[in-house]
Amino acid sequence: MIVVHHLNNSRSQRVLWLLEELELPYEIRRYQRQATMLAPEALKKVHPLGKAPVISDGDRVVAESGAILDYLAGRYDSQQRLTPQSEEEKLQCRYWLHYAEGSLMPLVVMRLIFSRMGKPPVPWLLRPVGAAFGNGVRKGFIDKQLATHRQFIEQHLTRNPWFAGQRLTLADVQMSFPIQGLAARGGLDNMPATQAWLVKVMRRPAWQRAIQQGGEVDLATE
Ligand SMILES: N[C@@H](CCC(=O)N[C@@H](CS)C(=O)NCC(=O)O)C(=O)O
Repeated sequence: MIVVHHLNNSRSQRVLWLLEELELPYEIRRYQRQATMLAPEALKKVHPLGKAPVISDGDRVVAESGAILDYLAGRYDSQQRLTPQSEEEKLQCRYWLHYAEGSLMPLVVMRLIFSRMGKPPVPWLLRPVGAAFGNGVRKGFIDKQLATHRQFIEQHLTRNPWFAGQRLTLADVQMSFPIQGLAARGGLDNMPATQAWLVKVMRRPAWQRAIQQGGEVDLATE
């Protein structure tokens, strides 16, 4: 039996989405973020890094979103529902699978961290300096980088209905979390194709079942 060690409001939601798309049986073990937003220590008993997502399948433990999606599709997508078919689709799918966590998420997380530099746990005396520093880095560096990424994603989705091309694949599952992050932090106002993609994703019955199982994902921070 596949067990999803599920941290609320986290990347683990996209693993539930894939499992629902593939209509696979699975069990959820729930972990609640602490006040610090970190995962509880108990998750380190599953995998030394104590991050979500992580799954177990019999004696096997698989961590890291992209690796989990790849593992699940490789082992269980016997009908090739979300597995890319053509060489071009495979290449695109692999690209977005890595891009999501390798290039985009670091910026999304950096933006979050720098936007919190004027807030607890930063000592209150340092908060005005922290806020000024955080805003400076955000505006001067991170937002400019993110603007380039936003434009890149938007152009891609203007030309392609799904990230790997003509059909839903693992690439869409993997990209769902950073796109939700962009939507929550800064919005998708100038990204109509990306907005349409997100609406299309959220209307899928499998997405809605995953939300029922794992809970809403709310990435708004400020
Ligand atoms: N690149 C990793 C990132 C894992 C990660 O940072 N997960 C977050 C949840 S979205 C987490 O576990 N945060 C809690 C913590 O760091 O303690 C992946 O995609 O699996």
